[in-house]
Amino acid sequence: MKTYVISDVHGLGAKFTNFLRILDPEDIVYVLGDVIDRGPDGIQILQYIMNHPDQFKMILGNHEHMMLTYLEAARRVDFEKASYMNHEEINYLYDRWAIRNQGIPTLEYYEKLPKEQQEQIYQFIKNLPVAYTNVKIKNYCFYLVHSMPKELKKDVVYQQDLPLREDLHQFIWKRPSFLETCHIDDKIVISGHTITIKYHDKLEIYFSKDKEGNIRYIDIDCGCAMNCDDSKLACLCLDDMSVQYF
Ligand SMILES: [Mn+2]
Repeated sequence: MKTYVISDVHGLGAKFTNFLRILDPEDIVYVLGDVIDRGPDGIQILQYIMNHPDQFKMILGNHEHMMLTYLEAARRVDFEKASYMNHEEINYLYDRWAIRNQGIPTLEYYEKLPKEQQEQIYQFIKNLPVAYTNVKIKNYCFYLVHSMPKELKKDVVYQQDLPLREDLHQFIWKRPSFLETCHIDDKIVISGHTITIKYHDKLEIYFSKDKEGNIRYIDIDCGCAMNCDDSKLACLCLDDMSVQYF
């Protein structure tokens, strides 16, 4: 049995399918958010993850959160029969998610689904955790999050545990200015969200070490949906820290 981490698949079904080929049935996969948007296949990938709960453990990304807030507002409008303020809010959320963050392929596919499947997806996203803070593999302890960690005494942090907007923002949107601010105890933090060319000039997993040479922070977003030849989906194996690209 092995434990893998992937992130920011962003609707690239072919890369995700190639990744699935390496899995044995008993392997575990942590998905660090941003499965949807940009590419065309986000909803199908999300549904695959939803339908394999024993194998896949997913964390909320800012893209799933943008979809969730849009859907929540849209549901309120249906319910309240649309006031002017509702439309303002919906237009803002549509623009932020669908237009500025390339959510249109996701929304179009979602809207064609039967209502029952729409509801399952909505509930799935609504209940996604934002961090696994205490994943122990061999002698290491990993803290898995979409963008940035925060010290919290819970093994799994859910959206409902974060009443403060700033806290949720830190977990799903914020980018670290200094990676030292991401060190949590003696854990190894792993995130996606920020494409690794921010840290080195290649689309490969970035391992940040402290002065003693211990790995403290790993960024695995290798620009899966970027429109260039070397963009890829990265997969990190937590048992031996080996890396594969798709
Ligand atoms: Mn992101």
